[in-house]
Amino acid sequence: MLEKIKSAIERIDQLSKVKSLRVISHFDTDGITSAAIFSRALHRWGKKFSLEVVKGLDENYIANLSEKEVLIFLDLASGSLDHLKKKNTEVFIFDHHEIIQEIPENVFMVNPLLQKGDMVSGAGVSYLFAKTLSVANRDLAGLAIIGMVGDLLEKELSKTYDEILKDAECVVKKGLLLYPSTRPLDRALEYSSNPYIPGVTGSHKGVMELLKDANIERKDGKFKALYELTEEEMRALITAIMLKFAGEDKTRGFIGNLYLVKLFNKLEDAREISALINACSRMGYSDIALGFCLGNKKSKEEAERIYIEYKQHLMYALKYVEESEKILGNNYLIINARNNIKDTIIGTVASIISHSPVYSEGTIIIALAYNEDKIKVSARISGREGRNVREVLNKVVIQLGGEVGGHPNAAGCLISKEHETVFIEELKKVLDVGLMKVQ
Ligand SMILES: [Mn+2]
Repeated sequence: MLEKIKSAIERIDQLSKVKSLRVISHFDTDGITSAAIFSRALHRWGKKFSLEVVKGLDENYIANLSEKEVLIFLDLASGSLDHLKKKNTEVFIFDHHEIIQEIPENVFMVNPLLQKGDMVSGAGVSYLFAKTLSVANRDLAGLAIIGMVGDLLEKELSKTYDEILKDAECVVKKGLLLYPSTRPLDRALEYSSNPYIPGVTGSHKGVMELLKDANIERKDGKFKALYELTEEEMRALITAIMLKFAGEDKTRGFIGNLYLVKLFNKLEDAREISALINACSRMGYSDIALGFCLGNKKSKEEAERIYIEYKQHLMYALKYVEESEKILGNNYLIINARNNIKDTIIGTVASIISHSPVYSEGTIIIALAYNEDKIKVSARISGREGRNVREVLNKVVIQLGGEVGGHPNAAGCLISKEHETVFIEELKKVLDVGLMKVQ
């Protein structure tokens, strides 16, 4: 892949002398960190460019892009080759998503799936580009780690990441996947939504009891941060938390590596920063998320404020779910939040619940929230195995009208508010029938 990157650099260098560069990146954490790395590298290289962050690409958007510019896509576009083929300009793609169409002549593709290189995220590809340009760009490695964590690629790290971790001077520590691991433990536990710990998340009293069970005490009036715990303390804490989930597969997704990176001269938990960037972008502030990654002081303040607000929304929503009446079937859970949870976070809420070991593997989680005259429906599956939730939604929506989007394990749709009762009744039927069949 490095050879391919080297020739990309040469071609971009030549083209930039006659055309301006337009960089387009994806709006999730990996895309935003890709954009930050790439744009900083271009800037240091002395290149002029414009930058845009988008939710996704469609035919119309691509058709409207100016052909006077060289188009550079980060963390997306591998699936839009047929549309890009029609553009009468040079296109560069630095991505890691699946390539499903033939690569057109005007497209220069850098993608670990194509070059059979190590698997790296979009930010990883951007970082390799930056570092190939100049070793002075090594200071951007921390952003590449945040992008990697954002795309959940940290479970099986490729060799390339050994190098990026070294460049980032990243501290890797095995432990409980609770973030931020850099803040005092009592605060981190109280605000932990992923994992969501029943009786502990959102409850100061619950946190104190848990820490007492784990035999972890204050030192100089303050609790240690998670990353500072000794092995023994870490084990005791994990045991105490696992006891909160009695009767379930207790280790599912709970233990792993903590990644601590230096950002703006402060040691930060990559998961926390990834969540912050994601929150800003989801709330509609991709520009602030990008400014944050680039170290802009004002963006940093605003990003932190947006993140706190987002966490409060989320915390309130999770508490609401815990305390409100739910429709609990044999292998499913339906939450009708109506106006109590914002439609923009109902999907995240469903995801968090599906990751919580409170519900057994294969449980279908379906959450509904009002969106003006419509209802947003999000479906998730707990654990890795289970029914295709997109099909489940489809069976109901086909009768009522609407379109289901997503994947077999995470899907969603919009339905009309007048169908609320019918939808839930029909949904229950489909879910109950599925149970009788051998899956
Ligand atoms: Mn990505």
